[in-house]
Amino acid sequence: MKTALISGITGQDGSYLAELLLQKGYIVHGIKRRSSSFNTERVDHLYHEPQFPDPKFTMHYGDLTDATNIIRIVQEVEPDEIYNLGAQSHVNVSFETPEYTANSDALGTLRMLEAIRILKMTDKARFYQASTSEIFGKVQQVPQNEQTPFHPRSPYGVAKLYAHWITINYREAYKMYTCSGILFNHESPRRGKTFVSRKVTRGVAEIHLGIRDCIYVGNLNAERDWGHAVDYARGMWLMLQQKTPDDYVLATGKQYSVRTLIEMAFSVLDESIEWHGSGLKEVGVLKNSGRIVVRIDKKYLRPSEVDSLIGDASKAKRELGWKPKISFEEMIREMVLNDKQQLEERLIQPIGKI
Ligand code: NDP
Ligand code: GDR
Repeated sequence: MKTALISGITGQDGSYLAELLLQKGYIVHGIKRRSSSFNTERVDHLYHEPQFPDPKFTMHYGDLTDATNIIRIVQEVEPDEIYNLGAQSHVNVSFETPEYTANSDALGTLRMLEAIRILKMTDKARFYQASTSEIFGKVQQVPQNEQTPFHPRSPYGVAKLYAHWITINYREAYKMYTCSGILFNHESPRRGKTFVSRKVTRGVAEIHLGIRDCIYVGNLNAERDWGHAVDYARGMWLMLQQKTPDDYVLATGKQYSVRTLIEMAFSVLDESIEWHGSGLKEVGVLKNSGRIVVRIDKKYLRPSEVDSLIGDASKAKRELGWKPKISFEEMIREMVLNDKQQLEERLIQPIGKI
């Protein structure tokens, strides 16, 4: 029976990965941050009351900015596999919190790797690093693969590029089994509500139910390669099951704009929208009523933007046998319908419980 340690277990990917590993018979340990409000919503279904602990699923308080805490948790858990998913993961927020983002995303990765080394677990513990297509940033090559040069465009991207290289360096220097998964955007009904996909699917459901008039977004023309988080969690696990460690791109190879994402989300609820105006004055209008339901707010524009990303995952397909199973259309449909259902359940609750 293998033991896994997941940082970022309370996040979107951590929760799906924990489910996958439990299904595979792993003992799963996760690192959660202390928060003044509940932050375990995505994994609440997996764990028991502290009075009746589940030997297969344990959470530890911790933070990637705290080296002694990381070392102690790794020492206690003695993991066979470590998945380092914890991060300040919002690109736009990283412009406002660049130092914290570097501390958690770049140095946090170093702290994890050092914990393995200090505890003399380099032969035992396999390490997965959550790298990102944001390290390609301003792209010179289309589509992007493992050979594409890097040019990150945000403090987040720069911090993650350090984490990517330090993961490779520890593999080369200390012969550790470390992998960097360069994952393109992946979403799900568990996606944080400030990322554009969920913001849109939630907003569309709210507009449909009459709770909201309009959604405010930034760059409508940004293009991304969007997959489903469940497919990508499977890819992370596959990377740590190989004979030799390596780095892999996970992507769908298809690209859509934010504008198309919005159109598709409205169409799930049988609404179609058309666009009027241009620049900051551009608006999205419901065809059947003429109501403005999408506006631009410049606070969602980034000081330096990644305009377009599309990945080539042929290495992962060839060597890991990985390919995405859920299409963009299916995923947006699932997200919109899930948001609508959640909102309807809240609406029928008596006032006081909302
Ligand atoms: P989320 O933002 O949903 O989850 C991030 C997780 O990291 C949360 O559990 C969060 O805790 C935790 N965390 C944040 N800061 C710290 C810290 N200082 N110490 C410990 N834990 C911390 O991200 P995703 O699940 O979407 O992404 C997982 C990882 O994959 C991240 O590293 C992200 O950068 C990377 N990535 C994501 C992609 C995507 O499209 N989703 C694509 C490529 C890479 P809390 O719940 O308390 O906030
Ligand atoms: P991204 O995802 O920056 O790619 O990072 P996000 O959903 O935030 O943005 C995608 C694109 O949409 C544009 N955009 C908006 N973005 C947000 N958040 N809010 C808006 O209102 C909005 N309007 C337009 C953005 O400018 C951008 O071009 C995600 C995160 O999960 C990272 O952690 C991960 O590394 C990358 O994906 C791959």
